[in-house]
Amino acid sequence: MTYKGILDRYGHLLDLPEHTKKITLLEGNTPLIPMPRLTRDLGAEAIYIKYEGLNPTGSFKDRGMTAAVSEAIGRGAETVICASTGNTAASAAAYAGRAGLRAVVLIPEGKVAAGKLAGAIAYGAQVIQIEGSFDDALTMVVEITKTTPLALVNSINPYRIEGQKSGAFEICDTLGDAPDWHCLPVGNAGNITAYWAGYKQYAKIKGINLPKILGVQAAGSAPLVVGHPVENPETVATAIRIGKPARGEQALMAAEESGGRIIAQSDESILEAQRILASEGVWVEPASAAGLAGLKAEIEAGKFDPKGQKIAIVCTGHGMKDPGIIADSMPTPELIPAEMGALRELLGV
Ligand code: AN7
Repeated sequence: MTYKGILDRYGHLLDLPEHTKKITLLEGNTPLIPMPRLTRDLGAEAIYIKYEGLNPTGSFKDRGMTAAVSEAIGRGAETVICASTGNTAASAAAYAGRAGLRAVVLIPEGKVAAGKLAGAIAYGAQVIQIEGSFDDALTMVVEITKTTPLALVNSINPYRIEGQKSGAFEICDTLGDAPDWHCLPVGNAGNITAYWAGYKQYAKIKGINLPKILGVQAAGSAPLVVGHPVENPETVATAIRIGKPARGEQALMAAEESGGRIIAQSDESILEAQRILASEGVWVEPASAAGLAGLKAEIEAGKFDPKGQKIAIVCTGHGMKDPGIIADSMPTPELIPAEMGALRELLGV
């Protein structure tokens, strides 16, 4: 059967209004990649990467955006607006373009990775930089959508969460059950909320088990770990540079209800996890490596016994979103004359 996107495949399980008019770029259906070397090195039963970088705009945001834009156009909206650390902006721009709607995106000045900004511009959004953080931008778009017909497509929008539940459905459909643990990065906390809702829904209708959730924030932007909003969040993982998560309470509840937890990881730990994943063939953007960074740290600290555990790690965005980080943190390629002698000498052959 031809794949037609997540509203076609899982729409009957999503709480979307009657007026929803399907806009899709065939998002979802991403691979759950087994990681044999990582599994062996960490001593687990099986570790899988849910590789969300393979969505149409290169991140998991497309799952929620197909739902949010489909609802917005169905009710007659003409413009969608969002605040974004980058991936939501690119996704909103693409789906709005697809639907023939105008997209406006507010981003924190200078803090959005090149691949995301380029995407948002390429898809035709009106991109506005603000002299402030993501949190400031979110406050502004929430405010403006209260009094204007602009449609808000941040994950405060409940249809974003409905669409993103499909990630949990896919993992369960692939494994035939939920994993024992589910690890993922946490920024504005929409995705952790959506996964937990999706798992709970599947547990009810399919009788599967529930996973424990390990949410991971960046140490410089970890409001859910320190227990209060962070005024000036900082991290190399710019996607999750968020100091006041809109769904923070729900994230904490998801972790607690599941028997899991939310922890923080340093930028060094996140970049190391990015290198480990890439070395086994899965290149993700820094924020996307936070799930593995957290899992690895918990195992090494003796707080997590991986023995016999099936673990799914969501890698939320593609490595190509943030090429700058590789240029900054890895050696530049060697330069030699275009001569065979120089090549032989360098390779030692
Ligand atoms: C790669 O694009 O908030 O906890 O504005 O891009 O659901 O916010 C991005 C978030 C993880 C965190 N990984 O997800 C935005 C934005 C990547 C991301 C997250 C984001 P949430």
